[in-house]
Formats: sequence, C-alpha cells, structure tokens
Amino acid sequence: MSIKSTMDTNGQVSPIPVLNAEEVTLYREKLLSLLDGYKWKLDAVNRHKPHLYLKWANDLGRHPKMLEAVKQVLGPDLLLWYSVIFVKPPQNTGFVPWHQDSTYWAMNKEEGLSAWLALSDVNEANGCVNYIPGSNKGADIKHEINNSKDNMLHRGQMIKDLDTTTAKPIILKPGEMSMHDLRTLHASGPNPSDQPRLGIAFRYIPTSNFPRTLKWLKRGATLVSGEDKFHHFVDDPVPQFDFDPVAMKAYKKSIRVAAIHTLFGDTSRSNLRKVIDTIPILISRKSAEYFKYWKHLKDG
Ligand SMILES: O=C(O)CCC(=O)C(=O)O
Repeated sequence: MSIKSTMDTNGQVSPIPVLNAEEVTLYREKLLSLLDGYKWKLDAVNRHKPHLYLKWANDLGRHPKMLEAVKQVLGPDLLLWYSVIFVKPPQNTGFVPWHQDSTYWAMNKEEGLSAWLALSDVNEANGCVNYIPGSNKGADIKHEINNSKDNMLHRGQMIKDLDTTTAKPIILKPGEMSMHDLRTLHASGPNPSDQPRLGIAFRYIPTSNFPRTLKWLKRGATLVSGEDKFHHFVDDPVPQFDFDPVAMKAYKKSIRVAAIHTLFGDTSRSNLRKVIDTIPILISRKSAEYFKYWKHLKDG
C-alpha cells in the first residue's frame, strides 16, 4: 500500500527512514546539548516550536526525506506550522494522555499531519507513542482537562474512558519517523527505563488550510515546499544560526499567540467551559509556564 492509502485507512504510517547514521549522531548531540544532561527543564515554553529558533531543528523540519513522505499525503504545497520537542529522560513520569490533535489544531479542513522523528530507540519500554488504527475516520471525541503535573500536553487535555483495546505501539529506531493524521487517537505512557526517549514532532498542513478559531490572531508558519497562494499565516523567519535574534523575536511572539490558542482556540469546549477550565490551569503548576509566556514577551 502507498503511504497515502495507509495514512487514509490506518491514520498512521511507520517506520519511515529519514536520517542516516551520521545525521542521527549530529542531531542527537544537538538535542542532548540543548537539554544539558536533562537539567534543562522541558516545559510548555521551551518545548514550543524549536524550529523557529534553532537552525538545526529548522533543517530537520525541511529534511528532504521527511518532506518527500509528507508530500505524498498532503500534496506539494506545504507549511511547517508547529513543532514540539517530545523528550522523556530515563525514569521519567511524564505521559501524554489519549487525544486527537484536530481538536486543538482547530483547522478549517481535516488535512494535516505530524511527522514524529525519533533520535533514540523508541519502544514500549521507554514510553513510545500508541495509536488506534483507523481512528482518523471516527468522530471528534470530547476532551477533558487533566492537570496532572506529569501530563506533557500544554493544556492538559485528555479523553476519558476511551476503549483502547485495538491500540498499537509505534516502535522506531533512531532516524526513523512515524506520521500520524491530525484526527488519529494517540497517547504515550511514562518512561520507567534507563534509556532516554528522544523525539521531535513536526506539524505540517497544506498551504490552503488554516485554524478556524481566533482568526483575528494569525499564527506563523514556514513554507517548506511548493507555493503559498493563500497567505493564511504570517511568514515565520528561518533562523540562520541557533538562537538567531531575528528568529528569537518571532519565537517570543509566537509563544504569546500559541498560549492564547492553547487556552481558547480548541473546538471541543463551549466558551463558558474554556473560561472555567482556564482557572485551574492558571492556578496549577502550569501557571508558572503560562506566566513565563508573558515574561518572554516583556523581555523581547
Ligand atoms: O511524544 C509523545 O509521546 C506524544 C506525541 C504527540 O502527542 C504528538 O506528536 O502529537
């Protein structure tokens, strides 16, 4: 089956080889040095959109092998609009509850995917992603807020009481990636092993797509293939080197925009519910992260 038809019927495709051995060593070292022996605390702010301020992450998001696979699903005109560092250090209790990306991407069309690139072995022992085959064809499912300190999702969203009997693990070797459709149900457990689980997810959409909520607050994206005839997004600058000040300025702004979209831009809750849910987020441990958004802005 082609990548496109597997994606259509299964909602997930893997493993797709992307990096050769030298590239794995290079990018793994870059990521580990950023993490500084895991002293660098990964929170909602510093896991956010690394391709906007790190040249090496931007290069990864444009890797020809990655784009070749993404194009087969979404067509030639592609925006890279988001990315997230998903690292679970050894013996880490962080987990990702069951969720559907479409609910909080809130796109106008159900066209988009995540390319999840492994920079270590990723398996059941160290908390790989699991998914439910074919769930991309199912309904939009209601999400609740779970403010557990170990929930790695920014807003703490989760689906309760989901039947996961058909779930499958996504096992990857370093340099391989998995692609999941924006509607595919997925989750991952903690990492009780002695091995780190290192991954970065890159989010792509066709240039014709855009978030249908909070339209007044335009998001940023980078054209990584083809042509953008629509200009639904502000152009994100491409960092010329890691922590390039021009890109850092855009990054800091994007943090504020993302924080507002994260808190209010999803489609699964009423406006009243959003206001009610925001209160525990602001008073929980996550408040520190959200206040950092504003601090970044002030500093920038
Ligand atoms: O890395 C994980 O464990 C979760 C990834 C995820 O939720 C995503 O890429 O959408």
